[in-house]
Amino acid sequence: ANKLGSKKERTLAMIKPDAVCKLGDILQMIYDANLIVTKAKMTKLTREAADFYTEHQTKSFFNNLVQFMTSGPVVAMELLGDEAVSVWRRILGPTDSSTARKEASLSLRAQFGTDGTRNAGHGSDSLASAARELEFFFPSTAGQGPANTASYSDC
Ligand code: RTP
Ligand code: MG
Repeated sequence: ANKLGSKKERTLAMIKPDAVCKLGDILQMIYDANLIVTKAKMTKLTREAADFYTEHQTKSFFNNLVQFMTSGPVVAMELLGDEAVSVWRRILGPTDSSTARKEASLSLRAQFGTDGTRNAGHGSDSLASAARELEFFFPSTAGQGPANTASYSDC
């Protein structure tokens, strides 16, 4: 914890294929929540989507999920900020976008998702998941990329 008692965390946020066209609105939500984008990549997943979702491989929705996740580009981002894991999950809202639309607050999934599978975004569900999922999209062996938190404090 820092001197204000808050915990800086890193999490993996992914904009799913159905919401990549809303990237601008989503970045605004990220900035409004005081999270910083420290890495970003647009990529089209192929076979490796099954590896990313390996914890769900026995679920009934797995094939639908992999088909959806490989249907177009995704945007993967490392977000940094106080309690980033739970803050980003709160921005996403409930897994099922139909459920999300019944809530009072307009979450990302309420606004941009369709149903229980096509739901606009992903967020790591724990610090351990975040470490694994950040490594998946931004492998440390491929170089660390720009150390760009400094550039944020300058802008
Ligand atoms: P995510 O991992 O994508 O952030 O979503 P989550 O934690 O809220 O939901 P999870 O249970 O981990 O499920 C992963 C993704 O699988 C799709 N899904 N489809 N019944 C269904 O059709 C169903 N259930 C889950 C969603 O795309 C969900 O985000
Ligand atoms: Mg999950």
